[in-house]
This record gives sequence, C-alpha cells and structure tokens, in this order.
Amino acid sequence: KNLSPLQKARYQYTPKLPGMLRNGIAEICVKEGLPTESVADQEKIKALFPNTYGEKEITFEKGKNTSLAKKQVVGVILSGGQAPGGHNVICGLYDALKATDKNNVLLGFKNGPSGLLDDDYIEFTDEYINEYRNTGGFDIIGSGRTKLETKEQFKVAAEVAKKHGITAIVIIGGDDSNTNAAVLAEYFAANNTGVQVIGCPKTIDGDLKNEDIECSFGFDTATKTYSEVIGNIERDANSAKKYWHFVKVMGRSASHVALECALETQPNICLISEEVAAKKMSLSQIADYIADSVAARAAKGMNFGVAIIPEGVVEFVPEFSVLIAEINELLAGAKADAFNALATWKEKYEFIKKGLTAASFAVFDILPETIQQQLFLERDPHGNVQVSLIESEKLFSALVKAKLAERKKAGTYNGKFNALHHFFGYEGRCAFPSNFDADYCYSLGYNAFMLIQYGFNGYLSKVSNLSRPAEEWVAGGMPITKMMNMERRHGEDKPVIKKALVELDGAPFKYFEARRATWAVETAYTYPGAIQYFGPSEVCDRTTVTLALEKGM
Ligand code: FBP
Repeated sequence: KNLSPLQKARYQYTPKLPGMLRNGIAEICVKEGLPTESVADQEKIKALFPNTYGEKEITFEKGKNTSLAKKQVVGVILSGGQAPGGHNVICGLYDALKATDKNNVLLGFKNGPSGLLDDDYIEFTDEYINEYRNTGGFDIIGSGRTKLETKEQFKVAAEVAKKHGITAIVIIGGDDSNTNAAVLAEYFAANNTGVQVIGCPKTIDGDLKNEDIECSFGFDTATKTYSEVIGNIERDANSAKKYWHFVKVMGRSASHVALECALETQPNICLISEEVAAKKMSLSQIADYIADSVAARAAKGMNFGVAIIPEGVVEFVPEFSVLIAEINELLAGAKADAFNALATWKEKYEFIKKGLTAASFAVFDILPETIQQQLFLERDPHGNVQVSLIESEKLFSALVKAKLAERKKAGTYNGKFNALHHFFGYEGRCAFPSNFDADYCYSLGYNAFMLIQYGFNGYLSKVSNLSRPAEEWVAGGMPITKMMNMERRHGEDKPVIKKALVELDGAPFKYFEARRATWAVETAYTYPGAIQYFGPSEVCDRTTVTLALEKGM
C-alpha cells in the first residue's frame, strides 16, 4: 500500500474526547435539561412535528450508565460536499458502538443518501475502519447530494431499515440534510418503526451554526488550508511586487470562509457578500472600492496586492441577481432554442440587448465578454445560470482594470496592474483534518452513538465549549426541531434549519471592519503556514479566529 509518512503517523493519533466522555461507556449518564421550543414559528413547527417536538436538551455526564442493553444496528450516511473529519465521525461512532457491545453493527450506506434508498452498503470492520482514522475525505463510503425528503423515499428507508434490523440512522450533513433528518425522524416516530435518527453538523461553509451549534466540522481545516496558501501568495506578492492576486474561495452562499481567511491572513481586500447585499452595492461600486486600494498602494510604489472574493458574491449584488433572473426568463423553455440558433455572438448580443430591460442591459454591458458568454452558456438542469461557475475573481479584476484605465486617463492613477487569478475550494475539503477537526469529529460520532444508546430521536449530536481545550468540551444533544423556523422555499412554507450568514454586527465582522482600511493600503499580511499536526498545542490545537472572536477571546 502507498501510504505517506504523514498518513502512517496520523493513524497513531488518538483523538481527544470531551472530559465527560473519557471514563468509559459504563460511566456515561444523561443529564436532562429543559424542554425546548423552536427558535421561531413554534405553533407551526409543533404541528408539523407532533412526535418529536419539544423534547429536552440533554448533556452527558460522568455517572452510572443507565441505558437499556439492546443490540444496535446503526446505518450511517455522508451527505453533500466533503468536509475534513467525516471519517473520524464514523470512527468515533464505530468505537462507541463496539465498546458498548461488540455484537453491535455499523453499516455504511454508499454514495450519500441514495445508498440507503438503493440498499447499497458495507458493514464496517476494525480492519476497514482503521485505514481511515484521522484521514481526510469521504471516500470511506462516498457521499452524494440526493435529498431524503419525500414520503415515498421515507417509506423505502423504513423498509431497508426493517430488512437489516436497523435501530438508528446517523446522517452527517449540512443544514438541508439535517432538516431532512428531522423530518425522517418524525416519520419514523409517527409510523412506530422504532428507528431513531441522529444528525451531525458538517460543512466547510460554516453556515450551519446557531446558539446551539458553535461550528460545523470541516470549517477549521478547510479555512486553514486556504489561509496557508493565501499567506504564501501574499508573501510571493510582497517578494516580487508585481502582481495583484484575486483569490476566490469556496462557500456557496455565506462568506464565513472568506472572512476567516481574511482574519488569518490580513489581505488588502476581502469582499463580504452579506455586506454587499446589506449596502446594496453595485458592481461598479465594488470595483471602485478595490480600485481605491490598488491606486493608494500604487501611489506608495506598491503595485501588488491580494484580494479575497467569496464564491457566492455575485448573487448578493442586487443588480446582478435581477440580471440573472431576467436571463433565466429570456431563455426559458423554447426561447433558448431561438437563442442557440443564432450563429454569431454579435447576433446573440443583439438578441440579449432586445430582451433585457435597459437597467439590466447596462449591467450586462459592463461585464467582460467571457463572463457575458458564461451567463448564457452554463445552465443547470433546471435551466438556471450556475452562479458558482461564474469566474467572479476574473470578473472583478476585469472591472477593476477598466476603472484603473479611466483613472489613468483622468490623471488620478499612474501605476501598473497585473492580475493573477486563483480559486481555492476543492483543495481544502479533503485535507487531513486538523487536530481540532479530528477531535471534534471523533467526539461528534462517539456522542451520536451515546444519543442512540439512550434512545433519543431527531437530535443533533452537539459538542460545545469548543474554544476551550477538548477536556472542557460539553457533549450532549439538541432536538433538531429547536433550530427550525418556517421559510419560503419553492413557493411553499417549509420547516428548515436557518442558514447562518455572516452577521454584520457580529464580533468577527466587526474586528475585520475595524482593521480593513489599514490592510487595504499597508502591507499587513500574516502568514499562518501549513496546518501542524504535531508540536506545541498553541500551534496544533488552535481553532479558528472566527470562533475565538465569537466567544469573546
Ligand atoms: P455542503 O454544503 O454540502 O457541505 O457543500 C459545500 C460546498 O463545498 C460549497 O462550498 C460549494 O459551493 C459546493 O459544496 C460545491 O459543490 P460540488 O461538490 O457539488 O461541486
């Protein structure tokens, strides 16, 4: 087998559990908290979840284990995008399950939720599990984006569960997957299947967090990976002094990843989508904002810089989202055929000019031609423009270049502007989990099994006090319904876990806001370096700046 030295060394790493889970299975008891209410729309959520609503928050403590002895057959699913640490959730779950009774069984459904529906699974063994300890990736069983949301699917899931004698299903996923976990838990309870459902909070995007969940796993490792490379680029920029680097970072919607990377590396510019939306910034205003930094630095002889662009930003620019809506309309159904029949870009351009409102055409017209063409080429299966495929890092550098050309003409800028572009996303999703993510994930999995063993259903595995050393972490469970509210989705009111966007009055953004004007003109870069797995705790076990600031540290 081709194992890297690091992979071998990581096999030897023992993930840290919260102190209260360290005394062995026989010494874990439940402390019940208060009954819960959903964060909003209590009556509606209660009506939709009559069997699982209002359950108590619980924490685990050191004390005599009073759970009932029962053979457990647990199924586990990885749902959605990869996030470092997923393997450790499964390892922690497996270890707790086997430590409780070696006859317990853990089944891994393959390639995401569809594995459950297709009854495509493997049964884990020590040998199999050991190969994945403390490694990145979701390749242990694969992941997928099928959603478990319809009654028909739930029925199939119940049949598969019955066939294998499954007592519980653990769903490792983001806000949508955990919303669906709650609905599945309610279905299982309503139909007296006896199958429990437990969720685990995953996503590098960091947008599954609330007053109960301090952070989703994977965010720590992914942002550290991007920050390492951004720091290296900053140093390169400061060495060569001839390039402006435009770095797009992942995060489908929220800008938590971009903000954390900015807090770690202190770049000259970092856009925050939530601020763009709140201030209703136009593309032109954003371009001017970046161009101001380029010009100010050029005036001091610094024709270089680094700008971080969050992946989802264009959707937050009001005029741009109107433009996209109009384009979707313009190409709806058969109208696309008429458009595609046009032979030249010139003809297409005229078609577009006729079809868009004057305001949207003005927005369209300032875009570089490659981006204009991307808007009309890349459609998803529903006929929508795939916003994530728009190369926003190139879009903004092109707009900035145009602004600088105007300024040069006006005599207000006399620098050089050479832009380079990067996109960091996939390279961070399967990194070896940092010590934090290795520990957090293992704890989430271990804890998920304790929730199962104590008979809880519709709970999210909750490990908190995360800004403190693992010894002080608090393990327990929170009913998923507590985190839900009603939102309008596809023209219907749906119960969902609220997606957490960057809060503009929150401590991480405030910290950034207070310093960014200086960073924009000075060269105040910080170089986080590569994730360290071995060495002093302040280097190896450090979590994100976002979490530290949120916790007032
Ligand atoms: P999840 O929300 O499922 O964790 O996925 C997050 C993410 O990595 C986003 O940051 C990104 O926009 C998206 O997945 C990419 O999706 P895909 O892997 O399907 O290309």
